[in-house]
Amino acid sequence: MQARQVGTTPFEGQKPGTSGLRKKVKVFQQPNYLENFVQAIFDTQALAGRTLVVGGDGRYYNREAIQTILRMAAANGVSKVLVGRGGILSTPAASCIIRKYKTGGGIILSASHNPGGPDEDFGIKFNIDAGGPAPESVTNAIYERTGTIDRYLILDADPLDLDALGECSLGDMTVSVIDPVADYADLMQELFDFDAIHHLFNSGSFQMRFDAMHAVTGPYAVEILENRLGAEPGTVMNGEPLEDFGHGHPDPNLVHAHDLVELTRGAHALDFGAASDGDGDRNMILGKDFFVTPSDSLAILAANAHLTPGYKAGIAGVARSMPTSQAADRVAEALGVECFETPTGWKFFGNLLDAGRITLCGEESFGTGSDHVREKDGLWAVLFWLNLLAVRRHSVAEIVTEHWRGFGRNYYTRHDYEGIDSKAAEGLVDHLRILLPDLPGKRLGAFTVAYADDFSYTDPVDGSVASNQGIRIGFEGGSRIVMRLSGTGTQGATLRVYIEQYEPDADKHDQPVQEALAPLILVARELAQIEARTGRREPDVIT
Ligand code: VG1
Ligand code: CO
Repeated sequence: MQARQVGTTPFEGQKPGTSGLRKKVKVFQQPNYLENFVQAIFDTQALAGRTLVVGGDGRYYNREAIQTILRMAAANGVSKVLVGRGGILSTPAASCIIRKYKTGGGIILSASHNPGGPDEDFGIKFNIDAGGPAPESVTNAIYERTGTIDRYLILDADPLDLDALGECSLGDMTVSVIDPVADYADLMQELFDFDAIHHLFNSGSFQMRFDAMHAVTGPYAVEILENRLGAEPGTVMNGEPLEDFGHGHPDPNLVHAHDLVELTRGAHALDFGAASDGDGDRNMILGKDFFVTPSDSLAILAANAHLTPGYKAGIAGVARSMPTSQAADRVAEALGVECFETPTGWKFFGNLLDAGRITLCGEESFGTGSDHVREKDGLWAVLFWLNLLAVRRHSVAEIVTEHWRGFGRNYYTRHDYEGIDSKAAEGLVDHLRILLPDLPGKRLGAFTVAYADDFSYTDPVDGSVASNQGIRIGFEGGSRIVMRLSGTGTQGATLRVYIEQYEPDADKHDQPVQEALAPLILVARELAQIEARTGRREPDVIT
């Protein structure tokens, strides 16, 4: 077996977005496309002589990509690779393994909640040795290298068998095929009260389903919920990971996890429903006829963290991404801990977690997590909720409405306009940027603008600055409109409009969300000229 140097030329646009490089499978299948990006990782990160973790969400092209990465890792002097059996590792499990075995980092193959298949999406990202997504300084360096790359290194070798546990060698490198679930399941068992949850499952008065959406969490959920916690077989639905997610859209929201949502409604409704996404880092939490907004979920977990074994000492602080509702801020204030507002994307939480400034963090996009790993973590959030349900013995709806009574309710919604023309989307944002300086003090409908800016973040730990992170329009009384363009799509542009309104009065906490927010939604549409600029009257997805 010999390492070969292969000449290549740069591809345009290998710039990682909110979470790694995401493109159509067909783009990744072009000769040298994947190789260039992977070599750019090896050329900029000191991985020679170190251990690397490799795995993905099992989507189409996962196995081929892993074989290529293994041969390139060997040629680039990596000493050992830990790869999940079958090429499977959920994103949070990869983070757990990177940390637990003190490795040099990991390469995760995933396009998360985007559909999979020959005509759908693929993605790749690099996680640093702390376990989290590479910060912008690193992704920028990788991107820069893809612009000048002229060769890559690869070993000539036959494909390895990734379906059997054990070690083998590839040139001078050791490949260790590991159980993708065990380390992660052990960590969950340390954090949560498995006895209490076991008891809840066997109380005879609790029914739940977890929808793995034919994505990566199936094996994790079966092991943890059914095997270790004694939930009845069949609790995990769609538990078999499929390369195309069963033609589904592995996005755990009210639209795409519709079957699960139906099971939580009506006369025989489940007590609890939960789902995760393609790579296992997102979560959706449902009660009987009840949907928990991810922003509320973060606030509620923060307020109740002391009830779980892993967080019984309390939390150091909390962080939320900028578009996430301010519900968590109120809890942080009540607890007397720090609260941070970061740009969208998990990479911005890493420094705060490493520095011990925060324990919990979350995003409105169904992402919640803590310092146990450096990624958001879907099953972790589900277990956290189960632990609370087991200890508090209230329903999901009771826990949430009680929280609102104590802290007030942040009515919240996100409207997505998907696949719009990229030029039109940029024009819309440019137009808003021009309006911003004149907005403060102005009345828009019944709302008076308190501040308006394009969000810029200075990392409190390393001082790095991220600018142009989204348009923020704040109103007197705490309501907000936020608008930004997605950084994870692979076709056209997606405009995300986030609307938030605070309601302290408990008598006004049971309005339908879209109704409560209708006046502010109208303000946002008119201000941004959404219909005129995009041709869309209504959003594609409302969450
Ligand atoms: C979206 C979400 C963001 C999340 C990102 C990655 O990004 O809004 O909150 O961190 O996806 O999540 P964007 O740029 O499309 O808004 V995942 O589960 O796709 O890795
Ligand atoms: Co994801």
